[in-house]
Amino acid sequence: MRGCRPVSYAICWVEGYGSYRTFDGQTFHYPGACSLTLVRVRGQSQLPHFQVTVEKIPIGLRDFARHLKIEAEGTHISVKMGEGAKTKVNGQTVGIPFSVSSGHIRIYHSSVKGVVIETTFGVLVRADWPHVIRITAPGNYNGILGGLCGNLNGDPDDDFFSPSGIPLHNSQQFGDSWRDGSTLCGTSSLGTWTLPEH
Ligand SMILES: [Ca+2]
Repeated sequence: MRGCRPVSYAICWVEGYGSYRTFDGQTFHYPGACSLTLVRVRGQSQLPHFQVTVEKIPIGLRDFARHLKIEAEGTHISVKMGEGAKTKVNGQTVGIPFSVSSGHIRIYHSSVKGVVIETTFGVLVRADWPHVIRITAPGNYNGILGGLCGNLNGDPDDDFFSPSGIPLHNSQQFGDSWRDGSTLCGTSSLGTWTLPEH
C-alpha cells in the first residue's frame, strides 16, 4: 500500500561523562564540555529540519549541568536535565506534558527522571538524567545527518567528519569540530577535561 513502506529507525546514545554510540554503531569517547551538536540535518533537504544540541556546563571540578536543546521546524525547546526538568519552548517556561504546534511536537515525562520530545516526522529524543540521552531518527534521513551521532548511512566507519564534511582521524578531532565553546565556556581548556566514567 502506498505510503506504508516499513520505516527503519536508528538510535544514537550519549551516556555518562562522554560515551557516544552513533546511529551507525560507532562507539567513542569524547569528554568535551560546552555546546555539542549531537545531530543536525546537513544541507538542503525536503525532510523536516531538526537539530539536537547538548550544553554541558561545568559545575565545580567533577560534574556538569546539562541542557538539552532541540530545534525542529522553527520551534526551539530546551530541557534542563535534572529534578524539575525545567522546560522552555521558544524561550517560555512550560509545564510537561506540553504540545507544540497542534501536536507536531509533544513533550512528556517518560519517568520521574526522564523526558521525551517526540515529533510527528519520526524523530524522538529521550533524556534520562543525570547521564543518558537517546535520539531516534528514521532511516529516510540516511546520509544527510551530521554531528556527534554520525551520518546514519549504515556505515560505522565513516562517521567522523567535520561540519564542513572533512573526514577526521580520531574522536578528539571529531568532538572538537562539533563543539562550540564560544558562548558558554570561552576558549579555555575545559573541553579536554577527563572525568571518571560511571
Ligand atoms: Ca556512517
